[in-house]
Amino acid sequence: MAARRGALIALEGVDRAGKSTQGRRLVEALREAGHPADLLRFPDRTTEIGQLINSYLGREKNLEDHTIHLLFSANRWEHVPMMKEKLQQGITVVVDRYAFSGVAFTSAKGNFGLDWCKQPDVGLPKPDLILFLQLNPKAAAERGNFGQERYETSSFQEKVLQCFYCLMEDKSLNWKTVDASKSIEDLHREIKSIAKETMQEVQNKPLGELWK
Ligand code: ADP
Ligand code: 2DT
Ligand code: MG
Repeated sequence: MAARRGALIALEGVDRAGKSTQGRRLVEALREAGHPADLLRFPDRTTEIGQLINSYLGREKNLEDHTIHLLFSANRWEHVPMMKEKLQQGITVVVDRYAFSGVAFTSAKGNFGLDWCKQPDVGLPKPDLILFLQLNPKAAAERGNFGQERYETSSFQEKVLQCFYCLMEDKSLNWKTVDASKSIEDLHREIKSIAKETMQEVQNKPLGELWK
């Protein structure tokens, strides 16, 4: 029998919902429990492509909308060989944002069809679980004001949220919505439990291809 594989778990949700906090906590807890796990975040701003993305988000550089969309996707693809290797080795990979942020943020700009937005990410490793951290805008605002980065306005974030809801209608994906207004600790416990269940379920199943 083939060795057990790790699970691919994506964290998505509105700004300040707690994706990065929960991603770190989850990987830490899994490791402590003896399950090998690694955290990746998208965009990964450390690669050459990531540095371009970083200067776009920081408003130092303007890039045409299709161009930046493709760069975000390329930033995922450049990590695919490493992700597949880790998963095959039995390492659970937790991603802080994934292709769903890619599609939601570009399609929120208006003049983009959902299909066009999805196309560059077709065939990426398919997450075994997408945790959507749901938080109402008022609660999110109480966690601090927006920073200076591109996209950080409440009117744009509202459009992004609607695009996430469209993507969540796809029942071929394993979306699970969690209430992100809970305490960090309570949410962590819930996420850890769902993640462990998923890891168990998929360990002998092949990794899927996204949107294929
Ligand atoms: P995201 O990555 O989704 O933007 P972060 O994890 O960076 O969110 O969290 C945004 C802010 O909210 C941080 O200051 C963090 O400490 C705080 N925070 C995260 N989760 C919670 C929570 N469940 N309750 C209260 N504050 C939280
Ligand atoms: P954080 O680093 O704070 O998560 O912000 N984005 C992200 C896109 O527009 N397309 C993508 O494919 C991805 C992964 C969301 C990153 C910002 O970049 C946006 C917020
Ligand atoms: Mg974050």
